[in-house]
Amino acid sequence: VEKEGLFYPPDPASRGSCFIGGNLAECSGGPRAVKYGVTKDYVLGVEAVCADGTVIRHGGKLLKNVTGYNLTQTLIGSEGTLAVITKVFLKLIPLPPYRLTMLALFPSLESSARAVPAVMNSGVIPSALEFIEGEAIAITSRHLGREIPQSEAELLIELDGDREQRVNEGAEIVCEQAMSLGAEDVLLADSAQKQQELWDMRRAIGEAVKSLSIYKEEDTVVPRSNFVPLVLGVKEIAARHGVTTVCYGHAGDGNLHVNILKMDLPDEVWNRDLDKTIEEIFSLTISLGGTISGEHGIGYSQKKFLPLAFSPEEIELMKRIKDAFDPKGILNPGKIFP
Ligand code: LAC
Ligand code: ZN
Repeated sequence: VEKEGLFYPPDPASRGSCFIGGNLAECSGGPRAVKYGVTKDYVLGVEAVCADGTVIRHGGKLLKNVTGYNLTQTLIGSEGTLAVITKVFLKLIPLPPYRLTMLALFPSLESSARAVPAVMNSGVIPSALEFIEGEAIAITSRHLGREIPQSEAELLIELDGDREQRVNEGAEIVCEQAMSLGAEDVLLADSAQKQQELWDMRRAIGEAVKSLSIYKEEDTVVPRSNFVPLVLGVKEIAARHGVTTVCYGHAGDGNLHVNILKMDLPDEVWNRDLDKTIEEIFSLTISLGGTISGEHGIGYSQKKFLPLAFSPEEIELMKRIKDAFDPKGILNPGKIFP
């Protein structure tokens, strides 16, 4: 990180400090979570300042700790509503030296989605397994002014590890799985530059899709064995409501980002039907054993949907936790709870 010039602050006396508060508050996920887990899986302890100024410490350089309630994990992902995290103890792991990135092209949404559980059950754990529907690829290709291989749906698959041979063997297994499930082709990024290009494309999708239209982004997540019915169900709901959706996401985690685009729908239709469409998508997600946000959080924009995910008793219990930390409601007021 230091080498790439991302180190902050530059003052050597403060070495060891960097911006990570947002990741902690949101329990950020991202593409590597499929193998490495999300932010919370690396947080061993915190120091935090409560709303009344009290400084609390919990956990530390401890790999085991069941003393009392887990205040550390209560704060991680709490969207800044409980306390301000001022110090964190992180578990670090070595960066694997070998990495291989592939782009598998599929003739349909369904065949690509079916390949997701198949790859995950093949005995190889990819370090990324990203789903991108063809429309998202086409939009991103135009947005970047770069040619990207097109198909109806694609999986960006990455493997990493300590031994090159093992990584290559894993890639063969994944390739065979993808081809046996109908992939038209699996393209291998065989240089660091080509790998970078694939990831640059992946990172640009959100911005590219959102530059097209007024939009609302949803962050659905289901057990990955239910990724197929999630993808197909979202498309069915969107078609029934006559809205455009462009989907992509962390398929290996069962985490699908659904961008609902207004395009040229009249304002009154958009305003009338949007919430109903979202509610149907979320109800589907929940019926598949999932929930309404995998990594983006609730904030203001999703709070009206919270009752779809929790019973009134569960919401009440969460509010009592909020009150215990922040009785005056001064930390990120108005977030999460409807
Ligand atoms: C992504 C952000 C939207 O996956 O979570 O690109
Ligand atoms: Zn994401």
